[in-house]
This record gives sequence, C-alpha cells and structure tokens, in this order.
Amino acid sequence: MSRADTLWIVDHAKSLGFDLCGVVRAEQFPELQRMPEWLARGYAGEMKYLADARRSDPQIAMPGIRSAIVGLLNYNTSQPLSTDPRLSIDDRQPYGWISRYAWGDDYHDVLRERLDALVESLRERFTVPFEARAYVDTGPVQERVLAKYAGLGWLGKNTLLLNQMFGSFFFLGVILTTLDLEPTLGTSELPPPDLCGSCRRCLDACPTQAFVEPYVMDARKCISYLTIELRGSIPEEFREPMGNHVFGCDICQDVCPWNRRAPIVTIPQFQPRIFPLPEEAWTDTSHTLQDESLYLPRLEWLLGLNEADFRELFRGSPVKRTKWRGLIRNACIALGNSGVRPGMADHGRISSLLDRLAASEDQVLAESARWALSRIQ
Ligand code: B12
Ligand code: SF4
Ligand code: SF4
Repeated sequence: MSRADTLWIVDHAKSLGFDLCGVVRAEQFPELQRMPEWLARGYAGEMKYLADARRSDPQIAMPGIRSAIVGLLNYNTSQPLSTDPRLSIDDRQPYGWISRYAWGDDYHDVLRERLDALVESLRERFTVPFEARAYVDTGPVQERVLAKYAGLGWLGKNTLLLNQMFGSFFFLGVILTTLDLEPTLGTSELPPPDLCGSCRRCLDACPTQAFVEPYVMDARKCISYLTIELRGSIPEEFREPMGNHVFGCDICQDVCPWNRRAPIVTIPQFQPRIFPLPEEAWTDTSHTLQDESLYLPRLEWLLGLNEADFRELFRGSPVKRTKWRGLIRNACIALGNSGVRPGMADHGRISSLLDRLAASEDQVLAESARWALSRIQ
C-alpha cells in the first residue's frame, strides 16, 4: 500500500472522532522482550491473561499480521484533578474518588464503535482480501508499545503513553491487519523522544509506591489493580494508602506536568454520570439532598447500593468491571479512611450500613466492613 493510503487512514480515523491515529509495522519491539522477566517477578498478580504468549509477539497475536493501526481518543474532561488542593469537598460528607476514565460511558464501547467504522471503510477502500481485527484492551497486544512506534508518544516513567500535546488522559484502540501498510514514521524517523527528563513526580506521588524503578510497575501495588482487578480482600498494608479511592486511581497522571495544558474534551459520553434524586425524595428532609454523581460520589450512597441498584446504575459504565462486591469492598476501605467520627452528622447512618455488611456471609465484605468500623469508632 502507498503513503497516500496511510495518510487517508489517519485522516479518516480523525473524521470518525479519533484525536490522533498512527500506523506501525507489526514487529518484535524491544519493550516486549522485557515481558517474561516482568511476569516472572510476579508483577501481574492475578491478571493471568497477561502471560498469554501472544502479548509478547504480534506475529503470534494474529498469524499473517503485517500492520497495526492505532487510534487515540482524549478523555480529559474539565473537572478538577484528584490532587487539586482546591477540590471543593464538603467535609461533612465523605466522598470517594472514581478514576476520570470511568465517569462516563464504557470506553470499550465508544472506541470499538469508531474502530469498527474504520474497518468498514478499509473494506471499501482496499479490494484485496485481508483480515482486520479491532481491539480496545481486549486484544492480546500491548497497545502502548504499538502506539509508541506508530509515532503517538513516548512511554513515560509512570509506564503510560504520553503525548506532548495530549498528555496521558486518553484511550488507545488498535486494528491488527494483514494489510501491508506504510508506517506513519518514515524509515529514518524515530518514535517521539522521551520527554520525562529528570522529572520523577509520578514516582514520588504514588501512595502505594507501585513503581519499583522508573518505567517499571509492580501492578499488585497499584490502586487501580487493587480496586478493579483484585477479587479478594485488599491487603492490609495498602488500605490506608488507598485513601478515598473506590475505582482506579489518577494520581500518577494528575501530577504529570504534561497533563497541565492538555486539551479538554466535551464529548457527552465521557462526562460524569449524574443520577437525579427520585421525586419522592424531594420532601425528605432527614438527609442532605442532592443528585448523585460518579464525580466525587458520596461514600454513603455507594455503600447503600444493593446488587440490583448496581446493575442498573452501572450498565454501560466501566465501573461494572469491579462488580457490586468490589465496589462495596472499596467503599468500606474508603470509609475507614474518611475520618468520620462519633458525633458527626453521618456517623450513625454510616455505622448502621457498615454493621449490616459486617454481618454479611461474604467474608471479604464482612471483614472490610469490620475494618472500617474499627477505624471510625
Ligand atoms: C493490565 C493493564 C493495567 C494494569 C497494569 C498497568 C501497567 N502499567 O501495565 C493496571 C490494572 C494496574 C492498569 C492501570 C491503569 N490503566 Co491500564 N491497561 C492494562 C492493559 C490491559 C495491558 C497493559 C499491559 O500489557 N501491561 C503489562 C506490563 C508488562 O506492561 P508495562 O508496564 O508496559 O511493562 C513493561 C515495562 O515494565 C518494560 N520495562 C522497561 N524497563 C524494564 C526493566 C525491567 C527490569 C523490567 C522487568 C521491565 C522493564 O517491560 C515491560 C514489558 O514490556 C492495557 C491495554 C492493552 N491491551 O495494552 C491497559 C492500558 C495500559 N491502561 C490504561 C489506563 C487508562 C489505565 C489507568 C490510567 C486506569 C486508571 N485510572 O485507574 C491506570 C494507570 C496506571 C499506570 N500508571 O499504568 C490505558 C493507557 C493509556 C495511556 N495513556 O497509556 C490502556 C492502554 C488501555 C486503553 N485501551 O486505553 N492497567
Ligand atoms: S495509578 Fe495510583 S497507585 Fe497506580 S501507579 Fe499510579 S499513582 Fe500509583
Ligand atoms: S510525572 Fe514526570 S516522570 Fe512521570 S510521566 Fe510525567 S513527565 Fe514523566
């Protein structure tokens, strides 16, 4: 295929709503050689799927693969950062932090729709027979590595892909294909340089010290792993450092200077979901009444959700990944860190919710609730 075809793909991806797009030849990239050691050190924890051999070699991921198309989609909404000292939190109400990427609709669906549309357009443009598979997270590939060599950015010390203009609050989606496409970077061009320099803000700010060295994470220590991927109890040593995080964590991105001037997105799918108060509650004066939101959700609200509420509210949201049990477990830990004390307005109501969970047959929930109770008495 020609250079013009690649330029057409990049332009077309942008017209479908991607902020950036790049094309790369499917090769053995140096970063992938470190994968066996990373896995052998146990850093993947319970994420057994990361050991799939296909992840270390695109040729195994898709037999006959020649190229990958990588799309980048910004999700940097306008709300303050989790590290913003001006964060206007009403301190009578304990709030949790849901990661920015999970405030709106599930990004897998949002990106997948755009990637599928791009594959359809490829089929119209290229009449030769070819295979093309679209993935968002779900494929046996390391998306950040493909993105780097497609010219979309550098791998930062926090292990994320960073782009000089967009920072790191963006999603990646890839199309693996047997089409032999011209890469975006010419033969003499290198991927964008590493602009982390002497900065180490992300490494120093991580509350659980998840980075064993710059560019290397022990995922078992990352709050994102603990709150989303881990199914059992949160290990004791991480509970206090978890603070008010109930789903994911943004700290190593919030402190990154490259995110300071990143463009803001207004697309409705990524704006925080708001749940208006039911009409019958308008006359109820016993609670502080307000709409509920996934941006700074009230912990008491989260803790009071039952499984049916959870299914209903988080349909089509990334939060459903941790399941009801995971979210309630995380809300217990966050409440244990909330500083709620006897005599405070919410103490009675929160204690009763925790008491009920402490009696649960589910040992993880019961133990998490007991831990929270022991910290707020
Ligand atoms: C597993 C996973 C996680 C895990 C592990 C994180 C990680 N850093 O790998 C957890 C659950 C912790 C996680 C968290 C998050 N994730 Co995530 N995650 C993934 C996923 C599905 C696979 C990544 C992977 O293969 N990791 C495995 C390890 C091996 O990769 P690695 O860190 O790059 O390891 C290499 C380096 O350590 C390197 N290396 C360099 N020097 C050295 C030296 C030594 C000695 C060794 C051993 C290795 C080594 O070699 C290793 C192997 O290549 C990708 C989607 C995909 N399919 O790619 C999304 C993805 C990376 N995640 C994403 C996001 C948004 C997040 C969060 C921001 C979500 C949140 N807010 O909570 C956080 C960010 C945390 C962080 N700082 O990375 C985005 C990132 C976008 C971007 N800008 O880069 C992706 C691309 C999803 C997407 N489709 O958009 N994630
Ligand atoms: S997401 Fe949070 S816990 Fe995970 S590495 Fe970054 S700062 Fe540390
Ligand atoms: S905080 Fe500093 S070291 Fe970390 S990723 Fe950003 S620029 Fe790189």
